[in-house]
Amino acid sequence: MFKKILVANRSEIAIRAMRAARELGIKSVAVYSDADEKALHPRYADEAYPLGGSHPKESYLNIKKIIKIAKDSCAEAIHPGYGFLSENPSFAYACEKEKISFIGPSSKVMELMGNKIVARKTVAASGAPVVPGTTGEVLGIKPALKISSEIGYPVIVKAAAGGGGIGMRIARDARDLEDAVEQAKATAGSAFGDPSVFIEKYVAEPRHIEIQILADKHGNVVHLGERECSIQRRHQKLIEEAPSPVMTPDLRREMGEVAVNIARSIKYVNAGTIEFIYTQGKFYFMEMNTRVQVEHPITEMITGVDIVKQQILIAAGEKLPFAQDDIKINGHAIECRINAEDPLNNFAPSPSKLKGYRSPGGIGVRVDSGVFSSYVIPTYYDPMISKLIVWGRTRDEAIERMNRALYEYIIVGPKTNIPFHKAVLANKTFRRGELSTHFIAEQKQLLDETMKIIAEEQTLQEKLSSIFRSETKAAAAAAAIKVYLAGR
Ligand code: MV4
Repeated sequence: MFKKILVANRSEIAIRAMRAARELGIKSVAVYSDADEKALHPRYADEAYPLGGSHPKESYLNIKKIIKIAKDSCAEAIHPGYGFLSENPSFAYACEKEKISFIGPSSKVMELMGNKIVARKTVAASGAPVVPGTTGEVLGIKPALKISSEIGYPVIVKAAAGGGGIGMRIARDARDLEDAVEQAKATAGSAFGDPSVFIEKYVAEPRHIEIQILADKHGNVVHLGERECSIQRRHQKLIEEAPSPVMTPDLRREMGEVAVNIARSIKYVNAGTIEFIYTQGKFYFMEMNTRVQVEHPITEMITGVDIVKQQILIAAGEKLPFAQDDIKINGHAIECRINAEDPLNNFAPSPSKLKGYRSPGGIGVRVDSGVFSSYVIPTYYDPMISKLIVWGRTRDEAIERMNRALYEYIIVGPKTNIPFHKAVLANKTFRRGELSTHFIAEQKQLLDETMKIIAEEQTLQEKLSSIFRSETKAAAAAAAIKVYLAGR
C-alpha cells in the first residue's frame, strides 16, 4: 500500500481524495495556487506545497511543478481528481516515466478514449451499441452528404477531440450540412488544435444516463449501476440522481454488461464512467470518462461503495473486494451542485466572500465542499460552492429531503443557484421523472419560479446580510440561525 499520495487538485474533490487516503492510513500531500493559499484543501493535507501563480495554466495544470513536488515530497502516487489534469494523457505519461503511480488508467488507454472517433470505433468493436454514423473521420463534404443521407437527417457533427458539447453542430437537412461541418471543424481546430470531426444521427430528446464501473489490475470489472444526469444547462450538469427514474433491473443488467464489456475490451483499470444517451428503451454509447466524476457520491450513497478509496486500492494493485452479485442498489440519491452564480443573470458566476455560511445536515444529508464561513471564492476556477447530496428510501423521500436541505442552507454573500434548484424540485415534470437533456431549456417557467422564490426570500436574506454586517462573527452566526428558523 502507498504511504503517501499527492492530490493534484483543489477544493472539494481534493479534500474528498484526502479523506479516502486518511481512512486508508495514507498521508496526503496538497498542492495549492496563490489564490488558494487560504483554502481548506492545503489545511486538510498532511503536507502542502505552493504551485505559484493562480491561473490554472500556472498552477493546477503545471505538470512539471506537480511532478517535482511529488518527487521532492516522496509521494508514491498522484490522485488527479476531476477536471484540470485528470484526463490529460501527457500527465499520466509523465507519472509513468517518473515511476509515480497515476491513480487512473494508463496514458495509452486515456488517449484512446480521449479521441471520440477512436473511442467510437473501439467501443463498437466490443459489441456495444453506438448511434448510426460515420466509422471514422469525415474527410470532406461529399462523404459527409453520402453518410448523412444514408442514416437520415437530422445529423450531428461532433469533434473527435471534443466532449462536453464543444464543437457540436446539428444539421437539419443537406443544405445545413456543409456549414455544420465547416463550423464544427473551425471550433474544434481552435479549441483543441485538432479539426477532425465525425457524424452521427441526431437523437432528438435523449436522456443522459451513465454507468459507473470499477476495474482492477487483475481483470475484475464491476458496475455500480447508473446515474441519470439529464438535468443540465449548456452541458453543465446541475442535478444528478441515482437510480434513473426509467431504469428497470433488466435494463440495468443490460447497460451494465455493455459498460463492463467496454472496460474489458480496452483492459481498463481505475474507476470509469460510460456515458450513454437513452431514448425510448434504447441506449447508445456516447463517451467514456476515465476520471472520478463530480457526481460520484450519489452512486456511493446507493451502493455503499467508497469509489475514491477503491481508485486508490486499485492503483496500489489490490483486487476489488466484491463481485458483481455483491453490489446492491439501496434507495435513491440526488445531488444538487450549489454554485456561486446568478440564475437571473444567465447563470453568470458570482464569486465573492461567504460573509455567512451554514450548510444543512440531518438524516440522509451529505455536503462535499471546500468552503467555510468568511472564505472568498476565487475568480480563477469554477464557482462551485458545494455538492449537496441526499439519500432517501424512495425518490419521493429523496426529493423532499433535498428540498428540506436546500431550505436549511444559509449562504450570505454570493448569489447562488439554490432558488433555481428549489424551482426544479417543485416542477411537476421533474417530479414525474420525465427528463431529457432539454429539460431546462424547455421548462421556461423555471426562471419565473426562481424569481418568485428569490422575491419570497428577500426579507430573510436581507435580515441575514445585515446581521453578518453588524455583529461579531459568533453572535452573527447564532442570530442568523434564529432569524432563519423564524423566517420559515
Ligand atoms: C448527441 C445528442 C444527440 N444525438 N449525439 C452532448 C455532449 C456530448 N457528451 C454528447 N452530446 C450529445 N450527443 C447524438 N447522436 C445529444 C447530445 C446532448 C447531450 C448529451 C448528454 C448530456 C447533455 C446533452 C445536451 C445536449 C446535447
